[in-house]
Amino acid sequence: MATTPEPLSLDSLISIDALLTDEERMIRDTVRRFVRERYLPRAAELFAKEQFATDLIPELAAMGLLGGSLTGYGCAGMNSVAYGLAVQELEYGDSGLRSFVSVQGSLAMWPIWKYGSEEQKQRFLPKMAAAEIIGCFGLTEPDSGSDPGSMTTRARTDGDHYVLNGTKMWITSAPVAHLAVVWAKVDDGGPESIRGFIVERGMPGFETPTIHGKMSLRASPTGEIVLTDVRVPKASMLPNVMGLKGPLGCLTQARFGISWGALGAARACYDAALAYARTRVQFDKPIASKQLIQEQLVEMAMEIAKGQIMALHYGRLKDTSGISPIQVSLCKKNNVAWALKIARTARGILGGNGILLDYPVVRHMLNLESVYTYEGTNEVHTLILGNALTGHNAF
Ligand code: TGC
Ligand code: FAD
Repeated sequence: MATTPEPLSLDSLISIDALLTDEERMIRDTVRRFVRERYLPRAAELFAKEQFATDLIPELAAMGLLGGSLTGYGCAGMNSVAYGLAVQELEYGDSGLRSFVSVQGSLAMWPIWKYGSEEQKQRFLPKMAAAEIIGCFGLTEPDSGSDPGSMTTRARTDGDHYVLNGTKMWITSAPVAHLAVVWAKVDDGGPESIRGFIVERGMPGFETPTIHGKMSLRASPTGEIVLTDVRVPKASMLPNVMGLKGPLGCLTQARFGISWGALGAARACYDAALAYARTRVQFDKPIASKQLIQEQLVEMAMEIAKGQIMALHYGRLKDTSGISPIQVSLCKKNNVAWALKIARTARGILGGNGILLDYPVVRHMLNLESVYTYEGTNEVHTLILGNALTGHNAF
């Protein structure tokens, strides 16, 4: 009987290796090995039990992944492509694993690195890179999601302190964090009065109740941040930014990482669907030999290839001339929306088995529902792009 030839891999189809430096390939391969050996064997159980792999945090730090694209202060100083490849490999494991790294680096460390005083940088960044301090980012509130300018969290001046009151909702890593970068309006000001504060665990009135019962990102700890008359020294305010552009600048960094990360989840779903289709026999033949299944696999591979090429293009631009928030929106929207469609298609190819946690597909599919919503919903990015392309604000 003739043997079936080995399938062409996605890496060969895209030939991305030819466009990477030795160091970029080395970083990707190191993280790939870590995820496959250390994370994937536990991924389903962590998801089922709603547990975060806290024990792996030191290994993430040892690979230089916490604040990996920042320079100085003990950070690895990777270029944007190396960082993108790394988070893509993490999300091949689970979006929750990538979320942890995104939040630590782009949303907790980056604002300190970019907007902080030298004293704040020296005090926090080396320990955050080494995972001795875990951070989270509090922007969203129960009544203020896509429109963060409507936040009601307030910072009232009181001598050499601010007194913070408010509630932040859906905060990744809040339950395990040692500090939170919290965005609040100073006194009763408008959107331009928004400032960032470093709030540390142990400050009286700071609580982070866990949100349980999520059917998505179950392996990522999500909580609220409840601030009740929390007295924060004035020296804990980020001195070098004011207004909504502060938190939005952080989001641009995190969204860039997500546009790479989502491709990792899509690749995991593609790999699982392909392997399943090649071995699952119906009507006397592997379903991979059926035209309708091939059409689905081809569309999945095609969209992953396009997304990968776009991520690489914007990654290279980010390191040379820079990229705009609009370009980041394009990449986040496209790659996450396609990753979700790819996960749903893969789920179908696996038939009934597609709903079991024994396979990675339904876990990724459920996770991607959050990725589609956080860091700017799919609709928010559509409207950002629509505004840029037409000149009409449709928010
Ligand atoms: P708008 O008037 O457009 O802008 C206000 C100021 O901000 C500037 N700006 C940006 N700066 C940097 N990066 C960006 N992406 C920026 N977008 C806007 C803008 O130039 C302006 O500056 P200036 O100097 O003129 O004051 O503000 P708007 O109130 O109309 O809102 C715009 C809108 C809707 C696009 C924005 O608010 C938005 O992006 N909403 C979505 C909210 C969001 O993405 N939240 C995410 C929360 S964090 C999260 O989800 C973490 S999940 C992490 C994980 O687990 O991985
Ligand atoms: P809403 O803003 O209420 O939107 C509801 C629906 O209305 C969406 O479909 C939206 O696209 C649509 N919509 C809104 N405005 C418009 C409009 N003008 N035109 C058309 N449609 C519109 N936030 C943080 O600050 N830090 C975190 O670490 C963090 N982690 C998260 C982790 C998870 C697992 C999740 C699910 C969320 C997290 N978020 C975090 C919050 C996330 O950023 C918000 O959920 C997101 O910004 C959307 O806000 P919302 O849920 O309030 O939805």
